[in-house]
Amino acid sequence: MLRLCGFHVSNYHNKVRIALLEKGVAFEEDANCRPSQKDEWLARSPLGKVPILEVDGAGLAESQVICEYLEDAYPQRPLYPREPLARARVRELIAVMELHVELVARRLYREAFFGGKLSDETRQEVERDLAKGVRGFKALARFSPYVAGSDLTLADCAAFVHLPLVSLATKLAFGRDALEEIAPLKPYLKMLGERPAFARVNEDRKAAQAAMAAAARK
Ligand SMILES: N[C@@H](CCC(=O)N[C@@H](CS)C(=O)NCC(=O)O)C(=O)O
Repeated sequence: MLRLCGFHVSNYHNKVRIALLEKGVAFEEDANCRPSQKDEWLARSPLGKVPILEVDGAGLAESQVICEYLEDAYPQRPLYPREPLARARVRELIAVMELHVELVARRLYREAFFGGKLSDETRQEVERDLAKGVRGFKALARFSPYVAGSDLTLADCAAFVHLPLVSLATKLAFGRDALEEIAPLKPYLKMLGERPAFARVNEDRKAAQAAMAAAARK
């Protein structure tokens, strides 16, 4: 049995959840798990992050590793093309989005969402590195109509959860959406949001965010 553990505001949790729903794989979910450096959570998640996927009770970490496992173990409704180079292209897009766009923008989240303050040096570094990542993503993204081409892939699951967060964080931290120059992005994200799996995950994210904001006001 599979159990996805994390919470509905986490973009990485939501990437895996969309993949599971799109593939039609049965799973249970514990959406009350938060990142933590406490021994109890570290015993389940080696870096204390979310999500993890429990497979017959044993935890597997890292959303990309989890999704690759799901492809291997549940080949139905594949989220990768068959041809090796086309598969590599999907992975290339995911790596650029996650390592060179989301992970770079993540350094802004404390200031953008949690009232922290970044040094000028960090802001400059993020702006510079993000420009490189966005340029790379723009060069690779196809939007025809899916990000890697004619079929829905795991790169779409990643794009849907990461890119709106990057837009929001850069708008809040820099006063400018770092992805605004990618004209097809908004209609593409809207198209994905009309798919039932994506819509469900998005609705649950909004509800969880509203609940977190209400709890913070108390
Ligand atoms: N590379 C990891 C990233 C997961 C990640 O950063 N999750 C965030 C929540 S969205 C987290 O656990 N943050 C807490 C931390 O980094 O300690 C993955 O793909 O699963």
